[in-house]
Amino acid sequence: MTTNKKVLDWVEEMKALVKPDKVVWIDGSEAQLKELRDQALATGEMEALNPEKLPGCLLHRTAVNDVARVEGRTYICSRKQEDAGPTNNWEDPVVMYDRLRKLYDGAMKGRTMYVLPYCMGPIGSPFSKVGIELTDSIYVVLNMDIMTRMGQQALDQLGDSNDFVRGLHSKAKMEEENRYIVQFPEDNTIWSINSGYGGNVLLGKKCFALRIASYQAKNEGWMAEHMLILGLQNPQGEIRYVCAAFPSACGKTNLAMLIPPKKYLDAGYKVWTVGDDIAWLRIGPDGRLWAINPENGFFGVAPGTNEKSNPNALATTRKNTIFTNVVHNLDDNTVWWEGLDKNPPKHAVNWKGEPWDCTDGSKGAHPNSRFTAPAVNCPCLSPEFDNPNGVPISAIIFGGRRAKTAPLVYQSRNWQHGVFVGSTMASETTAAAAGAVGVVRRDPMAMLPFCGYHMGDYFQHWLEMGEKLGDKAPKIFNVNWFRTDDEGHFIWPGFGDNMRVLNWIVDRCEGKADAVETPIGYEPKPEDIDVEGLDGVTTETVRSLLSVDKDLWKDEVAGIQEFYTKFGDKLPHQLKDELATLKANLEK
Ligand code: OXD
Ligand code: MN
Repeated sequence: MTTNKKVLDWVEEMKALVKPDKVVWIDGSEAQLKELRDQALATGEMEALNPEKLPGCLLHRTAVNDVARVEGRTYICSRKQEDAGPTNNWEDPVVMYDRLRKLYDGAMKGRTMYVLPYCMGPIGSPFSKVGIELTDSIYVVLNMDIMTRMGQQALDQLGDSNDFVRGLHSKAKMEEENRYIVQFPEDNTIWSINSGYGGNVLLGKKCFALRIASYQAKNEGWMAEHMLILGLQNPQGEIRYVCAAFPSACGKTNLAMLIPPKKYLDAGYKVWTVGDDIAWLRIGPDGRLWAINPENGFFGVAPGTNEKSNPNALATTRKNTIFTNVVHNLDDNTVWWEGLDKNPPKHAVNWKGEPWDCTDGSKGAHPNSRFTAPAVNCPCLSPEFDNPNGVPISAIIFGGRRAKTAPLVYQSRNWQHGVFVGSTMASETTAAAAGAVGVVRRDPMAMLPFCGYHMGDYFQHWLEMGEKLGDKAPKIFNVNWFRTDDEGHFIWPGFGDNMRVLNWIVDRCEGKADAVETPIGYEPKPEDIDVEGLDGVTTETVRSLLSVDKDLWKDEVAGIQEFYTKFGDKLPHQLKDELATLKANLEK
């Protein structure tokens, strides 16, 4: 399939290490994929679902101890510890390679090693990059087929170049105590072992498109970010694109696939999805910031996805989708999860593979159960999805889950202040997760688990990108859909109505909306957020959602100060200045 000597030599070297019985190169052809699906069905690794209701869909269950990303076992092994920074696990690459080589030695004996070339980003795009993943898992091959542009096309894109990410994955013995997800950024290398869970083993996603790519982006002058990309079309047919970074469980997929409220639909508004998780951004020939989604599918959390929260996501999963760790409804051979509807199946198997009928109060689907669905299925997929030049970005939105502190929306005063806002992003834990409620976890730019180098250098890179972009830089905003009243109920309706806030954001970018200055940045006038047609939400409600409680913000300043000490000398002085300005503004 290729004459690229670097590729062939590396595959041989890895083969000698893991010692598979057989090596199969993945060309991406339908005939080969069918053969792999049939094999996975024969061994029980996958189950075929109802061909009428869910054509082409498959069900898979992971091991019960292997259901999520494992941040504690994820490493950035740069040569110098300082380059990985205080927010990443680190080990000397010599020590780590040595430790892992022992685990990989003979790990594929009796198995097939699949050589899986893939391209992140549209084929032929100047943004795109190629990776090759060696894996002993058919589940990985079938998922990567959905999530990336896979097979011969990726090798053709690579040609003779040595610029490819070398990924090695083995399920090995699935030992939890020997599970490792290791990035070697200086070697363009990812080694993942003893896991079969998507986020740990679909190496194109978090490992490459965020951890390795963020490192490459810093060196090459672009950005790899944990952001959705959407296009907002107005009745005149003009489309403005925005990126948004939220920590997990804050609704990125829902916002990316938003359906505007009826009045807006009737007026001719529409939202187009470009991506729901990752954005690669470059400065274009016109000096503006342009973005592509490097992925080709959606690896979304199933629970909570329903006809109200995200009808477009649900529609996306109705064919050619892989479901992982959801409930298997045996009555009609379909799938179910908590929050899909109010009719849990009577005759079913839970995510652990046990008979389940919901009467014992246990959850049928794992809270992190997933769908892997092709982007082409998405009813609101942007016509620009495959555009090799990407889409021009007007606004960058940060956000988190804050019960009281952050207002519904505010705009940063400028790019530097926007970087400060992103670097101080935080979310409060909810009752849905174990541990104390309302604890603030800082997650700068939603990149805490995904930045492949020192976060202080990452902030510096953001500042430098802003200098290059100058007055063409996107405007930076912060949103918070999650303010609660005294009884703990959400005040803002969220979901499709978030469109009302997006409209103000886009109007600000176009110079069409006013703002008022507050100690934390620019806010809308309450009457500039349209509330027509909202039940129980008035302009007065919006006024309260925009209030800035100075005492809470003084506590926030103290929290940021403490968080910033982590970064030592690497914290850019501009961010210290912004913190001092915020402090002074709150004293006024
Ligand atoms: C995540 C994901 O964990 O997108 O952020 O899966
Ligand atoms: Mn994510």
